[in-house]
Amino acid sequence: MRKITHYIIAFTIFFMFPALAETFEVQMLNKFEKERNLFNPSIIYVNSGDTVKWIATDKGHNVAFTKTGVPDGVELYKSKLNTDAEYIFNTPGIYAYNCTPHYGLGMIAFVVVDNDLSNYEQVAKIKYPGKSKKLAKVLLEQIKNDN
Ligand SMILES: [Cu+2]
Repeated sequence: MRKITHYIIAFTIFFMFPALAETFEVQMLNKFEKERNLFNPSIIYVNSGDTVKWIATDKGHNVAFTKTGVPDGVELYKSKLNTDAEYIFNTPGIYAYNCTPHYGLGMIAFVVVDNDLSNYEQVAKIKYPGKSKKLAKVLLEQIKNDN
């Protein structure tokens, strides 16, 4: 009887704390090596339930999910300028996001949840402005090659 009780307690604890959920950090930066206005890293792979925390290492940046750049049914998240932000990714797929003031200057990045590339074509079809266009191509190619 005691063994069964222990089993039930262990089982309950396991499901009370989704200890496998991880937090990933992305820096929002004015400059890194030769790049200006960037998210570092620019691609991260997470599992559903994981959190991404964006650190406002430099000021003047934010996080804005790109229209049509997220899985179906996901609302567009947008953070305030100059502040750390965090978001829990619960829906599998690719998430394209940008920094509102620097979108045309190439400040874009991607989160891939559960290695699900089912919305890849939709994300590739976005009209990325200015310098984001070239970077989007490079990053999306990398996502394809990584999976
Ligand atoms: Cu920015």
